[in-house]
Amino acid sequence: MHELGRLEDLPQDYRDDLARLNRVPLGPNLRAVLPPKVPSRNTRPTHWPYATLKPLLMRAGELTPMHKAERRVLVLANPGHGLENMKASPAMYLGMQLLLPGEWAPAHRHTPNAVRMIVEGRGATTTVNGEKCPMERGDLILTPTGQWHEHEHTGTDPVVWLDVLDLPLMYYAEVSYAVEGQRQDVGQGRGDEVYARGGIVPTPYFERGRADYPMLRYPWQEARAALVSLAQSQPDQACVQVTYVNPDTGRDVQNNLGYYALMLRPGQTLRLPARSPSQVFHAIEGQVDVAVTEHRFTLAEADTCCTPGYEAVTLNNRSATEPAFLFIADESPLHHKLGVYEVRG
Ligand code: 1HN
Repeated sequence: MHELGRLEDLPQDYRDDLARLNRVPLGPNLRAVLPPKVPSRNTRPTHWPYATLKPLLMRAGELTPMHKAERRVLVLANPGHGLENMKASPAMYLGMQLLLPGEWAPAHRHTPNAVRMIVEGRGATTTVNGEKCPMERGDLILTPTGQWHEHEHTGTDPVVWLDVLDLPLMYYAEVSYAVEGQRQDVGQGRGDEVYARGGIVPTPYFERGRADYPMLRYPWQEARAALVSLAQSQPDQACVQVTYVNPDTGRDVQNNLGYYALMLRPGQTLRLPARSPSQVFHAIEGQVDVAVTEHRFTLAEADTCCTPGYEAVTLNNRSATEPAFLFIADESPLHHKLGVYEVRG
């Protein structure tokens, strides 16, 4: 590619005129916004060990009462995007949230989509649009765009979960806002009860239409059982992975971010091809080495890391005897909508 002119090459009076009139010459900026063959990425491979996060989070529990925070969260920020921008990747926000026994995080709703992946503790619930969801380790709970949600803890030990939101994307698009609400009335039944068996869904005879988000809680014991049975049924299959989907449509559970659970067989090394979306890996069970570009992380249980798009990622289960289980979040649904999803091998 030939060298383009630089801004400094232009006479100062001409540059001053342009700036005064809100005009910019494209040439000097063209390569920056359209680099050759591979996009420029600010997303730096970053590891957030739980061992260094837990003490800080518990300290936040002492320092910050709920009424001062609304949500008590330490954000997992990617230094490549600037810590204060609170991004793990261009479209993903990650935070670790602590709820102490007796606490209540009041109801609100907002345009960004959220999910919670429960990391530890029992006895907390999230109520989403009137559906009260128990929070158990490894469960995935959705808070889709616009739905009321509040968290409550009636148990005895601290509860911690990982929040994943498409907040950076919504904020970038200038569509991010929240509305505060009242304590919700809890309705009957739960999506994870009526959609409890794969391939079998309720018949909507008398309902006005299907709900956009029929299932809000995806219990870990179901996802884990699905992975174990997939691994047993397909012993030659390298990638033992399931996608969290809307059981009525079979499509991704949310509009912009995709969610998955992956099992690595004992001792397995799995090379994931380079694809356009950034990814987040969170260890639910076991210890997993993650290699991307020149970076190497060992994910211990409850650790989280992120990887930029367009790079292959190699995962290795450190145990020779036990399977390992990862929760993965990525930007695939967004890339498909944008028409830019790519697998490069
Ligand atoms: C939010 O509503 C929650 O409801 C957690 O628990 C984290 C981060 C940014 C914006 C909204 C919650 C959030 C959030």
